[in-house]
Amino acid sequence: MKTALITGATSGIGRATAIVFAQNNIKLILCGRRQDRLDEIEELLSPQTEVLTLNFDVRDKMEVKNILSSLPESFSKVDILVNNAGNAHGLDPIQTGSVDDWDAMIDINVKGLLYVSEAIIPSMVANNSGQIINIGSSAGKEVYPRGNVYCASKHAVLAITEGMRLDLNPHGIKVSAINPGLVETEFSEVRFKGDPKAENVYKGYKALQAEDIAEIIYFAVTRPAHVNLADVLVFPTAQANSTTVKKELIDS
Ligand code: NDP
Ligand code: 8X3
Repeated sequence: MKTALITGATSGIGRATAIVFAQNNIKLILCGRRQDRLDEIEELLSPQTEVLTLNFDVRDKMEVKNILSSLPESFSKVDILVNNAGNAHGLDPIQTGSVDDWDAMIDINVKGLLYVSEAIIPSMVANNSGQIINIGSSAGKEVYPRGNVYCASKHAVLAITEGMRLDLNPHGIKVSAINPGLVETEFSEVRFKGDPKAENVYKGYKALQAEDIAEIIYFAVTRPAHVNLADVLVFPTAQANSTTVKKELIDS
């Protein structure tokens, strides 16, 4: 029975991945900051698999280290790490962007991913096995207007993924980047800080659903030992790139 650690499991892609993994008998370490959500998913999935929930902010270097270095024995060998926690904060031109938003995106999407990886990779190296799935974005492959720092953070995720794949190659550790386009989750609520314009992001076309990405992640972790999905770019059919989305006109 494999053990997976999923960051950002309280919502969206991370939560959907936890559900698919549980259905397929993968033991789960589920991380996030919202305790009520962690309790809810633990109650939901515990009948199917063993679940350990961990409440921490990926930005807190010491907390990440302390919590992940003292995993209970039965969860201490992490076979699959899904670095998913992250968000966009704001959608502003660089000249009027918020430094706090920039800090949040770099600290969570980039540094948080590194802190969690730093805690988990040594045991994978010692075992000469493991799989790391980093959730990048189409924003890691192209830059769109007002995407500036979010795009930079996801370009960094892609570079880190490629660096991990090179450095961990001698140890037989698989490293993948799964890079979605528009996925209908709480992502836009967070980006627009609760502003109702978040609701328009997924209107007029069928966006990807969190479950679509979860299925791709599950596919990646169930390939034979010699197969690694190194880099996957996935759009909804209505989306051609970050700025081209075929939308139907909607009556307001
Ligand atoms: P959600 O907002 O639904 O989920 C984000 C998750 O990240 C939550 O579980 C949240 O948990 C967690 N998280 C955020 N900040 C922190 C933090 N500081 N410490 C710990 N956990 C944190 O969005 P998605 O599911 O859409 O996003 C998941 C990933 O997918 C992100 O990396 C995002 O950039 C990426 N992505 C999303 C796309 C989209 O269109 N939705 C497209 C491409 C990539 P909590 O608040 O409980 O801590
Ligand atoms: C999320 C998709 O287009 O908002 O990474 O950047 S997008």
